[in-house]
Amino acid sequence: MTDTKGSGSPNLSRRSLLKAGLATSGAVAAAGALPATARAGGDPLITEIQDWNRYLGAGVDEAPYGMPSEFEAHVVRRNVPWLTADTVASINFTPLHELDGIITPNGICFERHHGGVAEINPADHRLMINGLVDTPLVFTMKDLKRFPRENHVYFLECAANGGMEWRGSQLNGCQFTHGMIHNVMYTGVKLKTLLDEAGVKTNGKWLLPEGADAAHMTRSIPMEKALDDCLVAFKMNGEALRPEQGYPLRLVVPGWEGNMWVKWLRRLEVGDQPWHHREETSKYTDLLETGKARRFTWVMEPKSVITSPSPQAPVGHGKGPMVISGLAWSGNGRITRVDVSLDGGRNWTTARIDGPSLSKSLHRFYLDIDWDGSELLLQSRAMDEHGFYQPTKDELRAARGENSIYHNNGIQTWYVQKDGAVENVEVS
Ligand SMILES: Nc1nc2c(c(=O)[nH]1)N[C@H]1C(S)=C(S)[C@@H](COP(=O)(O)O)O[C@H]1N2
Ligand SMILES: [Mo]
Repeated sequence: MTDTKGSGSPNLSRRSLLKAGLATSGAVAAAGALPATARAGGDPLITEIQDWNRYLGAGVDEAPYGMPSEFEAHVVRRNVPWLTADTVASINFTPLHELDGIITPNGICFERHHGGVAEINPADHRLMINGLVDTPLVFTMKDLKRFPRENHVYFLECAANGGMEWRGSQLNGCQFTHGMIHNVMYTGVKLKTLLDEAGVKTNGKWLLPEGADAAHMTRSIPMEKALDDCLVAFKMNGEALRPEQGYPLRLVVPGWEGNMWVKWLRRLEVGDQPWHHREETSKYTDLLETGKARRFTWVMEPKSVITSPSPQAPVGHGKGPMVISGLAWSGNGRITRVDVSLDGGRNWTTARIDGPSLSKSLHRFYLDIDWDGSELLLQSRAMDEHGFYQPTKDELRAARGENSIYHNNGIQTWYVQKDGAVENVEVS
């Protein structure tokens, strides 16, 4: 595949796979009997009464705020220690390989902070709007909760997601290659509602949101976007924002890179031009081969990854029915199609998108195959409602060189071995 815009129809015949040098059954629909381990009697877990079946369990007051089962203790955020010097200005990653559906549970949303987690009593929190407005305003959290609110599910992806993979495959697991993303339902007030309240002057073309953390994080956002679909959010997945996600208030900038989603939001300044941010000379720009940098690359382009099987989620069974599952997303809008290849991109078949298909939200896809136990080179490729396709890594490098860190939306390859182990590789 060399085109990134709409290719031919998917073709996954056994013959073409054989021709491609990878002998797989090519069965796309799981056929035959589904696995049932204890079909016949004799399994003591069925024939004997177990402890948990015999004794009373814990009562209702032992965990006023519930936690997952102790058997799920491995489902946690992880960081890559060598990536940053300390954990205060650092990043950790969502365990995508353990999740299903489209919503990220609040306790395992990846975190990125430049100055640690600010601890703020909501009673002491204020949001100020100043600059080129008719009436500068200050809101308390109570004030904000009296404006009409909305609920939206959006992904937040750090522009650096996949940044370590620009030059070649490096990190063994989609948690590390793709885990700087989360997808939650936000409850909040439209930014436009608040800006209208203050009255933006006609020369007010840019917005500077500022965080209350020690990093005083600021970003320049064009007024057009601010008035379009941005939210000032106080809830995620129904409950208050987690401290690490900006409690009590964060900016939501749908489809755009994570660094603009200012957490612990305390001020919105309206100006007539973009501010010069210290970071912008070195960070959040895309350095090209020529030495020039791309600035203002805000939209997160279409992207996808197979979350299972993947290096941290090897195939745990023999031949037969296998569920291939993954995530796809685009900052341009909805995902309309995801194709999956079992042979490193030679042949593609269209996967099934399941669950809500929402604009600028993660989409869950599945491909149910009948695995014949041979090696696979798994890839997925997302297309959004505007017809934009995810490029191969080679296409990305051809366009942008190898000096970039940000905005790597290249196609990921997982090498599934006969014993079910999975590795991060590249094919070209
Ligand atoms: N105030 C403040 N806002 C911030 C940051 C920060 O360090 N301070 N980090 C930004 C970056 S780079 C990203 S990717 C997202 C991460 O959001 P999360 O921690 O909810 O995943 O928050 C953004 N907002
Ligand atoms: Mo980021």
